[in-house]
Amino acid sequence: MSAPMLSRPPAPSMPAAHAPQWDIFCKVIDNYGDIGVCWRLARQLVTEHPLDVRLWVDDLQSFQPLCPQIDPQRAVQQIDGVEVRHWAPGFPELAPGDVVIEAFGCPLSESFIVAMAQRKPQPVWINLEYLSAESWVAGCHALSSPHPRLPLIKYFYFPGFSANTGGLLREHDLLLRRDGFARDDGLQTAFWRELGLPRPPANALTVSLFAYENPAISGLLQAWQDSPLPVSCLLPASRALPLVEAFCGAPLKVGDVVQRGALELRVIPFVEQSLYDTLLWACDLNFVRGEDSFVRAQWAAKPMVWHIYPQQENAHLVKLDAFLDIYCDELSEAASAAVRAFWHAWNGGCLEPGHWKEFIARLDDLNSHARRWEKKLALQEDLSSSLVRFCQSKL
Ligand code: TRH
Repeated sequence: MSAPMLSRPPAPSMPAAHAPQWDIFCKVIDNYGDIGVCWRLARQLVTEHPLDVRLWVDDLQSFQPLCPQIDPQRAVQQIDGVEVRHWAPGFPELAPGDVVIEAFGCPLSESFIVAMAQRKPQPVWINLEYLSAESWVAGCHALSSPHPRLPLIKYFYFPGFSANTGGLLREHDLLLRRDGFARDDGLQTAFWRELGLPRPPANALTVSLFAYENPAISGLLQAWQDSPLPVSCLLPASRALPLVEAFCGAPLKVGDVVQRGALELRVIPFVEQSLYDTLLWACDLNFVRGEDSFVRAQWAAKPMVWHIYPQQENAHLVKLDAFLDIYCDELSEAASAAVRAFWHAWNGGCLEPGHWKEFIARLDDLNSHARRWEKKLALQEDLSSSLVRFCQSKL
């Protein structure tokens, strides 16, 4: 078996004959988070449960970077055991499955909802919500809402960090594969080769940087340039690239390497989703954003910095603090202060050199904390298992 294969999840088994059929509907709003979560969930449902899953995606083009096997021109395709269907306006007259998931409240067509109401038995209808650490989530998780006209009930399913939520997506072998990677020098070498990069020097701090357009990027890169410690920054091609170009004073493309003082910056391709986990495992510190990469960084059990998805009227800052409250709860006062100050500055778009100094001074604490945090989260049932159990109880 070639080494890079070992960093990917195993191939799915075929769903059993007459396996329950699930429909997952995904509307790509922007970025990769909506499809990132849906694709991960769909694959896990067929691999681990096993179910017959149709994943309806309105924008196959946005799906392709995460899953290069996708052919954006094909209306129906089978990938990793999941039937991927283009969710186009001329929606085909297909019978709804046993479970229908609308991801992040994406509206289903009226005709499909009527078909759901007419189906015997009626499907379990789930709205899979966005992740938040806010305390109200546990009280709203799994609440039902009857359709105003039709005899149908919709359930609100909330991922989350506490016992009374739906939990987080976590493949059953994820942590074993992560630990296997950490132990296996051959796998690590194969990973860097697959990325087309030399291994970062052993004395360098290796960082992945996935963020939105963030004016704090220049302050961060400046701090790394002036750092007493070499910093090897891996920058996946993303919306943050123009700001990095402004710092470097030159256009950048995938494959470019820029050296500025202690900072070595490498622009890397946007890798397929399963390889992104390996990137997180291979780094000492991960800057992540949105929802899915944020969760994966927690499973990577490495120190992390979260760029939360910005919302109107700074609504996202409440979510940021809700997470910081639970994440920092068991950190020392000094480490907690450093994390809070750094994350606030990063999300506020203005980073001073002192923020980085304080943060990096706590790296050992943050490392052990990341492992403790991941172990605590892993005690929770994973989201796909809890969702399957929930839906079975309603069927
Ligand atoms: O792309 P995002 O910013 O998505 C966001 C959030 O989900 C947000 O909550 C939502 O409202 C908004 O989209 C519409 O960040 P996120 O959630 O981390 O998704 C990125 C996905 O891309 C994730 O599945 C990891 C994957 N990824 C790769 O597969 N390869 C890569 O190289 C990188 C950098 C990411």
